[in-house]
Amino acid sequence: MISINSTSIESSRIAQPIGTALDRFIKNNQSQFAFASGELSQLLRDIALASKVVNREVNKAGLIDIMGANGSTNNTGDQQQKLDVLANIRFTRALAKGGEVAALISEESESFVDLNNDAKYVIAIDPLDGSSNIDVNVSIGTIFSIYRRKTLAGMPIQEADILQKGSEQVAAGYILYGSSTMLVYTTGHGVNGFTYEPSLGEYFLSHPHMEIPLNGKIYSVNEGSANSFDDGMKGYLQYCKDCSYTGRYIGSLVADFHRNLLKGGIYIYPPTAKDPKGKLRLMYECNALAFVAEQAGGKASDGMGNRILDIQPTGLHQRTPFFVGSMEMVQKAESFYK
Ligand code: FBP
Repeated sequence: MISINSTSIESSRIAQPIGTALDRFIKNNQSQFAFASGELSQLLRDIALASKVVNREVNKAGLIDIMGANGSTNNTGDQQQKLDVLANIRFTRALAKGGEVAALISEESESFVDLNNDAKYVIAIDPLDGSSNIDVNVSIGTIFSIYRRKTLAGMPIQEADILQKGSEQVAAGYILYGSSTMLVYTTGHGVNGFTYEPSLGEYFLSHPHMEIPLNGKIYSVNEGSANSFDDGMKGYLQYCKDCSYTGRYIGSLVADFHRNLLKGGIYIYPPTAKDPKGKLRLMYECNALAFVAEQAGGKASDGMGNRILDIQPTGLHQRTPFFVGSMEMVQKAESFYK
């Protein structure tokens, strides 16, 4: 009879601790939240649940009929992909069922969705970011921003509840559906990353206390639009080349942002002839990543010295130029606009 010595098993690879599950982490850190009464924790869990369903569909996209265009356009005139619409349904349904969200702002919905309940939170979400990469199996993502409503729970939703500055976010983050699926978020107390373990159906803490390097050598911008860049952007682009920086542009904001968060770098979507105000939407693309970047020690602005989180929104789908990443790289890029 083979005797198994528990200590050797304990220290062996097969018994390696799997890490802190997202649920446990949220519970352990709940006291950090302002008004900590479990609702925000549940809301984060609802987002995680919806992302697992979307992840399952993204992973088998080639096998089921969810590739390609949906034959509809969203309110900003973008061709909607089937997965855009499906992801929007999945997140809206999970958040409505979860009951912690009073109103939902989505890239795929013209106006905000009033969930007619006495919940305390408002969420802005890009259910599927990187639509142009869906059909070609390149990393895509989901971006979310969470605010506390301004008016009393149960009252009709007011503009003040919806058009809040990014600096009012109580939590924000993204899900990256890539070679592995990750959820990265902040509640204003640093940034933590969790990797999805499909066989257990759970996220585990894999990147605690994420910090972006102060400087880097990677720039992410669609140079295909360079002819219509303004002089500031042309100047900074030339500077990056003179410094022999590496150009990396996946075309999925979440994936480009995540790489730069880990390695140091800058992502820029500047004003172009096609998008004179930039392409990206303030409420459900830029605010969340600006909050994560700042919490990780980075910077986010419109290039002209305006902090993204201080921009007062005037419309649900307003666009802004977006400069985000390593502190010193964003400062350098801004210097070309002075
Ligand atoms: P979607 O949310 O509609 O996908 O738009 C945003 C986005 O796809 C970003 O993920 C990406 O960085 C950018 O637009 C790519 O735009 P372009 O193709 O003009 O460079």
